[in-house]
Amino acid sequence: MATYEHPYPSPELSAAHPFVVHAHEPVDDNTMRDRALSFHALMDGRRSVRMFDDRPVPRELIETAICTASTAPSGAHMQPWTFVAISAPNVKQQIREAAEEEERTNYLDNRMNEEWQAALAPLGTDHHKEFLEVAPWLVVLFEQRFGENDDGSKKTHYYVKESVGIAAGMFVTALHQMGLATLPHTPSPMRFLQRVLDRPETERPFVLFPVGHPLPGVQVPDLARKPLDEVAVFL
Ligand code: IYR
Repeated sequence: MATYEHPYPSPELSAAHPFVVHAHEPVDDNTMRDRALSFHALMDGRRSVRMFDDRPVPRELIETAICTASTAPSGAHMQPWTFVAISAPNVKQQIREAAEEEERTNYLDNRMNEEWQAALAPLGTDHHKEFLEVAPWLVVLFEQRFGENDDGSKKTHYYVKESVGIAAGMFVTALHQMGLATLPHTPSPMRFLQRVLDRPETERPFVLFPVGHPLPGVQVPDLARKPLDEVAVFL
């Protein structure tokens, strides 16, 4: 067992702030290997889909996925995120209409330059966003640029993009693990979500997740993932 010259927490620190022993069960190497491989196989089966079934998804599952996402590490433990979960058809309809209006400008009036449109060609995305009404849930993740102290003053949040990005990844993972599908959708610009969902000025939409069961037989681009040696360097 490693020994530390400067243990954490120091006696001064633990006198000033509460600490508890981390509940952690040690795992042997073989068990870790089995878990690692099976989790990788599970996650390697995840795909973003663009057609969802209209089969309902119980609200409890969305709540649990949000709770899982909310376990993400965050700068100074500020948890600078708000998840807005929408199942109301009239709100989904408003979001679809506003998103398609922005996307028409992107695709049809060339707000996305040629290079960008060429990069998207193999995915075949376009300005039709029917899934925004068909998917049983839309979950919009907002970043909180600032929080509020008890006295109403502004509370600084740290590493907001990094924190919210990690929470987004954990949300995607949680949904896939329970058997649901999503698509990280970024209607651009997406400021309209703030207006439609009545969120405060201190929040910015980060990503919109339609959530549901994939439409049976849905097709996805035949993509390969980069091999380890293209995404990692070991020193
Ligand atoms: N916001 C557009 C364009 C788009 C951009 C990227 I980068 C994608 O990976 C997919 C789509 C849209 O949602 O269609």
